[in-house]
Amino acid sequence: MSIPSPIPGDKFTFGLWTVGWQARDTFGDATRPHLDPVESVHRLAELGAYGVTFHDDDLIPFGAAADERSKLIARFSAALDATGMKVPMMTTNTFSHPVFKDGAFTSNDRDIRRFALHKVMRNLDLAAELGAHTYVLWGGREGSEIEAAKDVRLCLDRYKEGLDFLCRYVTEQGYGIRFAIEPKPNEPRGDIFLPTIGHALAFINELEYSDMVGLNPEVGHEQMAGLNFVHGIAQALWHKKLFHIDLNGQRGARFDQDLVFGHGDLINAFYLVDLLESAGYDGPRHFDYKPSRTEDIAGVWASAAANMRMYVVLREKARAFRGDPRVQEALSVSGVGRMAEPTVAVGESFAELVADVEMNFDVEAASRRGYSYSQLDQLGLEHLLGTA
Ligand SMILES: [Mn+2]
Repeated sequence: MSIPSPIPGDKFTFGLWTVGWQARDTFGDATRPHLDPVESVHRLAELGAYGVTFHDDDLIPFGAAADERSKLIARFSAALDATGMKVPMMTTNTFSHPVFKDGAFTSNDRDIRRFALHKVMRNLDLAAELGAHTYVLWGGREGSEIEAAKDVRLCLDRYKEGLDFLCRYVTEQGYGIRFAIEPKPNEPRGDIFLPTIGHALAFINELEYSDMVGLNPEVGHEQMAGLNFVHGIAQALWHKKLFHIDLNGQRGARFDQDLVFGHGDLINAFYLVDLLESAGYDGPRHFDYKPSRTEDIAGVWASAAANMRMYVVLREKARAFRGDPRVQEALSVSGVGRMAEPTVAVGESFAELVADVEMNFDVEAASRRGYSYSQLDQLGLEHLLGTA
């Protein structure tokens, strides 16, 4: 199987904080030097990426003076112009600075909540200037370690108030920007509000501008909660709320590993790419991973390339899987496509359904049928392994 090289048309994007991560962790100091965002733009463009994304603080140090801010933005914009790289998504860092240790939109301190809104508004102006269409909200510090520390119902009131306020701001400014909430169950807080795709979907329904707010689900975050990411994405698509996606790798319910895409649960990654491609998802394929702490700078670029190659490999494998007549036959035997048929016929009455079931349904025969899912699974795995 020949694997094409990544091209901008594949819409692969990377956070500046991913390749730029200096590998400082809870137990150890940085193992890599600071990486200039301008260099990241050039290197990622050379590797075939479509664009980059960033938190305000990834480009502009917290508290930078206005003239320094302008200089950094101009330099960065020049790199975008030189390479043709896009910025389809931006986000705010409301978690690193000590002021946010108890949260941003849900800090118990009202002045801090107001400061958080101000920080987001300021960066929304830049997002509009750079042509971003999606604005991600990852509330990593919105949560607690102690139940009594937070009135969760009031916190959700303030969370909603913050989003309603920002949606109104974007609307009044005429920015073509939509928000995407990124759920995560824990880390850095012991428990984070809106911990899963499902919690976030329910919350979005309560917002004033709910059509402007969707999701940015991350592979590892759902898997940290022991959930099936493919099912979560399918539901987000069903609700028309998949505004953006964070691809990476995770091995089970443990700390947030941010591995290269596919380097965790490979089977789930295969079916994820199969789903995104077959559903016609046309947004960026955004990688939110961390190059391993043991990599040097050459390893950083190798791991960035690995993310894109994994996606392309899985896309080619998924196409071959769908195009295989044996797979089509197995899907038919398993009855997968028959789910498209409504359970109740058009215009069928309650009495007609009752009469039909009582007269025609053989419960014993129906109980004996097999679904042949093992054969289907084996075909998928053989395609993945290249032995089909
Ligand atoms: Mn993560």
